[in-house]
Order: sequence, then C-alpha cells, then structure tokens
Amino acid sequence: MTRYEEAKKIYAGIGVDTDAAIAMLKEIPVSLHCWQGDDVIGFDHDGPLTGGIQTTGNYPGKATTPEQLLQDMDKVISLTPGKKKLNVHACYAIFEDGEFADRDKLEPKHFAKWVEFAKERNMGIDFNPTFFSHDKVKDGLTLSSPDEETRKFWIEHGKACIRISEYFAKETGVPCVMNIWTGDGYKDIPADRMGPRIRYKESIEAILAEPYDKNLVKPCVESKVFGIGVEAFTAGSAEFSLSFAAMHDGCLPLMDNGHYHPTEVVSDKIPALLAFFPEIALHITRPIRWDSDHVVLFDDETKEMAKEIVRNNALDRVYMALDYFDASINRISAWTVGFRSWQKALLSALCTPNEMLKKLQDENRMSELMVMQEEIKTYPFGDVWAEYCAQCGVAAGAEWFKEVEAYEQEVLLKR
Ligand code: RNT
Ligand code: ZN
Repeated sequence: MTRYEEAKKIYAGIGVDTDAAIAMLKEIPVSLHCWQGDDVIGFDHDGPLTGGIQTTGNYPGKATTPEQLLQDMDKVISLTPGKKKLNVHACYAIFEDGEFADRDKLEPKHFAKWVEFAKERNMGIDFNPTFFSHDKVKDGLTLSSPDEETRKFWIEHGKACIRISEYFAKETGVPCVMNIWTGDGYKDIPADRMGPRIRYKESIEAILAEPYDKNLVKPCVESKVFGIGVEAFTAGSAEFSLSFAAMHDGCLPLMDNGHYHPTEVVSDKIPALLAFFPEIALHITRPIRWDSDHVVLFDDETKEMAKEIVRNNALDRVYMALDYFDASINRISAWTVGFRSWQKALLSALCTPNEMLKKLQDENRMSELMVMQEEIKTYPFGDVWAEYCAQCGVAAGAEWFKEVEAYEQEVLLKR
C-alpha cells in the first residue's frame, strides 16, 4: 500500500473521503495577486508606494517590466497546485510604445496583455482600482477628500475600473471581483470623523452608478483598522465598509485578515457575514504586530478561516484572494509559500469530519469534541497533500525551492 492509500484508509475511519476532497479542491479558484512580484509598484508611475502601506526589504531581482512580472507569475503558477485567478491592480496597466493614460482615463485596451495571459492559462481576472501611489492623492485623501476636483478624479478612476472589470469578465467568461480600498485617513486626531465618511460613501455610490452587469462585476469594499502614517483615523473602517455593503445591493464586504485588532479573528467573522450576505470576499494575509501583509503560512488562524468556508459549504460564496508583499526574501518563494499555504488550509479543511464534529457540539459532547479536534491534528495530512500535489503535477515537498534557486541564478540576478 502506498502512503496515500494508507492515509486514505485512516481518514475513511472518521468518515472523510480524501479522493473527494482532492477532486473538490481542484475546482476552487484562488486569486493570485500580481503585486507580490514588484513590491506593489506597477507600471504607471516612477514614485514610491504610498497610501498607508509599505514594503520593506530590497531582495534583488524584482520585476520591473510587464514581461518580467508575467514571467515570474508563470513560475509561481508552475510551482503551486490548484486553480487560479489573476488579481490585477489598475497601476499595472500595460501601455504600448510611449502611450500613457492617467488613472481616470484608463481603458480596457490597457489591460489587453493581462487578458491574453489569463485566457492562455484558462484563468479569470479580479481587479482593483489603485487609490494610492499617485500625485492626485491630496493630503493623504482620495474618495473622501474635501476637495471636489480630487474626489472627481478618483470617482472617474473607479468608473473606468468598473468598465475594465466588465471587460475582464466578458473576455474570460468568469465574473470579476472589483475591490475598492483606499488608505484615506489622518495621522492625528481629526476634528470631523463623519464628514470624510459621508464623502467616501457618496463617492463610492457615484462609482457604482456606472452601469454594469451585476452577474459579471462584483464590487467590494475593503475595510482597515489603520495604516502606516494614518494611525488616528481611517475613513474605510470596519463599520463603514460593512454598513456600506449591507446597504447597497450587489456590493460585497471584503475582509482582509490583516486589518483588525490583534485579538479579533476573521475566522469568526466569516460565518457571521455568511448569515446575512449571499457572497463575501476575503484578502488572505498574515498580520504581525503593526504590519498587515506578511506571507501567508499554514498556521492556526489560516486553517481556521479555511474551515469556516468549507464547513459552511460556502466555497462558492466566498471570493478568496491572497494579499501580502515581502521584499526581504526571494519574491517567487514568498508568492509560492503563500499560495501553497492557503491550498493546504483548504485541503486540510476538506479533510475534516465537519458533520461529525458539529454533531458533537450540538449534542453538547464537548469533552469528546475537544478530544477529536486534537486527534485530527496528527492525522497523516501530509500524505494527502502529497497526493494532491502529484495529481496537479507540482512538487509536494521543498524540492520546488531548488527550482526557485535556479530561477534566481538564471533569471532574477541577471535583471
Ligand atoms: C492594504 C489593503 C489592500 C492592498 C492591495 C495592494 O492595506 O490590504 O488590499 O494590500 O490593494
Ligand atoms: Zn487587502
């Protein structure tokens, strides 16, 4: 008997069908963010990253051209199991020879290369307007700015992004999740906390007034507790974003698990929102102290979030996207570890006897529930993971890192 056959038998003993778990995971799309490859810079400006987010580190070999970034993404795709969707930011517009369009004037054609790339690989695309790293960010504000011209510019940007999102959906045949996040806020105590939020609300409403097909474009609003340099006040707080989504039909709440106070957990928020919203969206990341964007690992909270999605049968109601950026280590490795970690979390959740555990809870057999939850932790999950990777044609173990090292020598260090 192979190790997988052995493991399959052990899992069958608790009513888990590992073949079915593997088959299911192969069909679940997870969005791979393009911005891990170049430290969230993009191709439409020369300036630094702004907007309350920051990358730290200067590991060599980052992508500086569309060709390099797409080549790097292909490498990551080749090292990771599972179905993927691309996640692109508006600042990653690809302009042909000398042409340029500012954010408010972006058109589908500026993303034709992304569509070509996605189609060739049978992937859908998610999209994000970029409300940062731009000189029209006035005093740290965009959609909530008291300056009308500033707000207008960013509303036009949002509308352009709706049109581009619809183009992505039509071209790929897969709905496009369009996420609105701004770093709008204040470093120190404001005198007016409501004014900026009313303006933010009205600006998002103006963006969503752009006509679009609700089956093709899924707008979301992402909340945040604070950003670097905007510690005192964030316009798009948790209450703001959640309320906005709740009050606007077709708009989804997006929770980034790096955007809450340290003892709050998104795993507990997922089922709460699923009790109300038909669909929700997630940014999967790893917060450490003040930073919200470390590489995703196969850690307890990551596993817990995956469990909440799987055991509530919500794999088709939760849009899952990765969101982190680390410039201090090999970027291909960072990208790959994060994607593989979320795949592990999903597979592990699919290999959990969820119905049996729920029954123990409902019958108040809490001692047994604790015993079982602890027992499952040492089940031979690694053998199921290895089988899944083999079926997907990727290395199950750390062998993949050898390929990253070779790629670093042959490609990254020559840039
Ligand atoms: C920032 C938000 C946001 C960004 C990306 C690049 O705190 O998480 O989602 O990380 O849009
Ligand atoms: Zn995010």
